[in-house]
Amino acid sequence: MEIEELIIELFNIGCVKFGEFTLKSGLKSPVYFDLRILVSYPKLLKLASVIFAKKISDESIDFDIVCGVPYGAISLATGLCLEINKSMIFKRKDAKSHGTKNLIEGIYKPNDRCLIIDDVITSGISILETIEGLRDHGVQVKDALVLLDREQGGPENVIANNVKIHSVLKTSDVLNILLKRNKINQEMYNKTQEFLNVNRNVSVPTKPVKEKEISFEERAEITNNKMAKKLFQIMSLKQSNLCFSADVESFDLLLKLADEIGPNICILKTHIDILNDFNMDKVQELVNLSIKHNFLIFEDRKFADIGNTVKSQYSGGVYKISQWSNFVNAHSIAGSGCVQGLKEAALQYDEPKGCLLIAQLSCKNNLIDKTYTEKTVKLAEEHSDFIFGFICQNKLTDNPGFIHITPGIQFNENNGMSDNLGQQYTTPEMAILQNKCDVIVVGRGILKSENPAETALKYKNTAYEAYLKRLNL
Ligand code: S5P
Repeated sequence: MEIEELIIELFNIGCVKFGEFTLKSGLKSPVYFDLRILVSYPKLLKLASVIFAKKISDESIDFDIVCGVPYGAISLATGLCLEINKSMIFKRKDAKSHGTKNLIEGIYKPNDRCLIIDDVITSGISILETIEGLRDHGVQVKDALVLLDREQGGPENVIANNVKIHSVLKTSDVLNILLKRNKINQEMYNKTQEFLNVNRNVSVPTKPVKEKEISFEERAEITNNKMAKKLFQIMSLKQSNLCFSADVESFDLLLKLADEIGPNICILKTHIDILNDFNMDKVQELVNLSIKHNFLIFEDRKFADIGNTVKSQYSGGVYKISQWSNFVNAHSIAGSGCVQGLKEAALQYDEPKGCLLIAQLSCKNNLIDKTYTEKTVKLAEEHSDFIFGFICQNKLTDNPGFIHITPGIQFNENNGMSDNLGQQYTTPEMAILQNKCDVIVVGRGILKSENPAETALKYKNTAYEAYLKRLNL
């Protein structure tokens, strides 16, 4: 009944017009919907908001914020937000040339799930432009809610970009009610229906908007995690997404390699417990090199115990890992207590510390399955102030703040090969382009080469070029 009332009222105030109109797509149409007039009819706006709110609840649409598509849907989105007590943003048609130069107005967080509101969908082009703008800023879009679907292919064009259109009205609903209530005659009804039948598929006149890749630089801007921010900044500044796995037994050799390879890496990964000659003075030399060459130290400790134990393992013992490493990693098997324990130990430092969760392993026949990986991502999301990424084999989440770091990398000659203890290798290009990871971890591919520094540079260039290719640059 509310829907029927809405249609009649829209007709009465002149939102539904019959005649000959040229649409944005160039198509000539016998019917035109001008819902911008709604802004002058508060009672009707209220009715539309109530109907929108009901639709959201009936179809269980889940979101954090609302975005209105200017101009027609700004009043509708505002009305809805007042009704459901959610906050709203909108995307300007052009960025301002003065002041803040914001393209998106309003408050949002990266990775917020946004519901787009529009008045009318025809081809879907306006919604697609909005999706592109929001995704560029790290906002997630999965649903859009429109008052009227003209039934001309819009939802199909938009779903191709992974966004579902929910509509309150369709043109045929409007025609049926207007005919039933004698607002239009049979001839008008037939003419419009015929137009609809032959124009069900208005193509989108621009390139489709895939979920756009965001650069390391942009990701540094939008993440709230200080460790991730620092790493993205280094990666962008040094144009390196190479982590060198310095798996050697002599500390002097490690320091020599760190000095030679340091300029080309964003991370140096240690297994501190395989060194034969560990001592804290040498650790300080490594820290000095990390400052000199601007890389981060990642101790690959793979914590996996109860919170209280990992807290001591991280900060105490011989190695005092928390003192000198920028970040560590942990298995997710022990759950949130383990993460919490590490986080508590990290809190005593002023500078940022962080942790990666091991969501997948590179070795053959490991016991991690899909559910374990998914649960690991969830655990990371719950602790995203400390967990800033994953050790994994492929991209696991669209959250641009999380960094995906992939070990098991060597150049082509070993691609698909394994060492005799189960390690499996893929190439830098596969890891970055196909599996969409951010950082490659290379150990023996560099260590066993004739000239480690030269080889590291090759890995660096290959991995960064693959990343630029992913960005379409
Ligand atoms: O799944 C994994 C996780 C890690 S952290 N597979 C791995 O190989 N690693 C580590 O990456 C491993 O402990 C080693 O230090 C490095 C890979 O070394 P490489 O010589 O095989 O490149």
